[in-house]
Amino acid sequence: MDHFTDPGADWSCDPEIEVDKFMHSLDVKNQHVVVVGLGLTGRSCVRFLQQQGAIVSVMDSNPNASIPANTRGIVGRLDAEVLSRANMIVLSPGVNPNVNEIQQAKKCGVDVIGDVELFARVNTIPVIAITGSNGKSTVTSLVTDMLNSAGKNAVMGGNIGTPVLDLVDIEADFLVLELSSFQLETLSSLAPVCATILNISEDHLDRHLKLDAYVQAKSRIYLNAKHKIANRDDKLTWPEVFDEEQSFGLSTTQKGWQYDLNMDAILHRGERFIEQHACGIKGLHNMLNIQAALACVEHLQLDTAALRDAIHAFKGLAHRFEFVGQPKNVTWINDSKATNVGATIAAIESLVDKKSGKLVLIAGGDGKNADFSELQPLLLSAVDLLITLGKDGRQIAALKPGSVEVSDLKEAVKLAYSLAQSGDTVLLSPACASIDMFDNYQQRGDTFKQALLEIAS
Ligand code: UMA
Ligand code: ADP
Repeated sequence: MDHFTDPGADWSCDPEIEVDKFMHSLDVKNQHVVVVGLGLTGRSCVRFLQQQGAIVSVMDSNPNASIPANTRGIVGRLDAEVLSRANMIVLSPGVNPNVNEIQQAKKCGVDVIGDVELFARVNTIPVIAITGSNGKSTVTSLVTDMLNSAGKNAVMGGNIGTPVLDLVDIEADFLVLELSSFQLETLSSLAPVCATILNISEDHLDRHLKLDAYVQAKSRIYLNAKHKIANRDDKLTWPEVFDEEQSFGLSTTQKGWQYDLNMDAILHRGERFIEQHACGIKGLHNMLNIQAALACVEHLQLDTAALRDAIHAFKGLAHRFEFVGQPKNVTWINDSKATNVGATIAAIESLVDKKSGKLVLIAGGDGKNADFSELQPLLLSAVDLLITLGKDGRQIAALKPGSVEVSDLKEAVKLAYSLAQSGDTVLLSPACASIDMFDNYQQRGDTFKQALLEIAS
């Protein structure tokens, strides 16, 4: 560790944390609250609201959704009349607030919020809030590990998996929340000690329709935030008042965090903090993720050696640029979580300088109305064989002559296995959601790994 300059002593510190400055009181006792959507979020909302003494009913557009015990509800449709008579509607993130039934209720004066807004109105634990088009789960996990490594009790939740209302009564020094644009769209009251937008690239345009609306939803994370951490090189992540001291990026700075390509190290205010070889995760995009995580905890007076230990120990999450194996000296990478164009670009760019042989890319799925044309330069310059599948695979195939379209992932793996030679790399990085062919990205990644195991054994 002694070869690092330790900027810890220079970090500006402001340990006093004003979580409840913006806290609303929540009085839903005997109020009629309709919870829309009966997935993970909806069920956590029902549990929480019933504990608070609300009269809860539920709705779900899926006719097969099962209504929780002791709860009234409607399945198979949303009922505008019932919604318009409610005192409050709590929408699950997957439910679009712009649908007619919800808009009608809003016009009648009903408070329409999401689970994170409900949580924000009662929460008393300091929150670090993380959003962005890509890297949210990686940074959320790393920040949590860093805090725990430095002796704090940190718990993560939100879009990463645990609904925030399940965290209301837990014991913790910090909550690290991954927030999606869907969750941020209905949020006003969260007052995080630190908030960050990691990056913005097109995503979820099937829901937000325009990039502007998507960016506006993401920017809500900065409302009431004490420290606003932005990507210096991506203006769409900037808060209204941009502060270079609270920024990260690849461009040179003497103020914030930086990854220096020549030194192959992360610097803080121009001083070396950690070298890439000491980091558990690799690649340019992960150098940005580590900086963002460091910036998020910078104001908390933590032991810098403990932070470096956590960065060293963090090996990344499954399905994110995950090394699968090297049968016949071909490197196989599972990047199933690359559900948008930005993530696939990051994966290919991470391989461009490193790979010695050819690159076989498997892509395609549900493109969520994305414009794939941004992929084309890399498809033409860095990808040697493109194999596509899924609902929007053909749109991607059209960007590169000689691409091969297959009907499922097993066929894609078989084809890649038969064509790849020693020194080549096979990358599953779909640039699309998985829901046209799989339950979720995990199932897609597991299918990829299993198919390889079957062929290679
Ligand atoms: N439903 C309706 N009407 C609709 C849409 C959905 O009734 O118009 C119903 C469905 O029939 C289903 C329920 O809503 O019964 C599903 O609700 P949901 O889609 O909000 O999903 P949850 O199970 O509550 O999970 C949500 C997040 N899902 C989405 O945002 C789509 C989970 O993120 C998150 O982990 C969980 O809350 C806990 O916070 C998943 C995700 O895919 C991983 N997120 C997107 C992403 O990362 O790209 C944003
Ligand atoms: P999210 O939670 O935002 O979906 P993840 O950490 O799960 O982010 O990573 C999702 C995908 O994005 C993976 O393919 C991963 O390799 C890629 N990725 C991670 N961080 C970045 C980044 N900073 N920029 C671009 N792509 C990234």
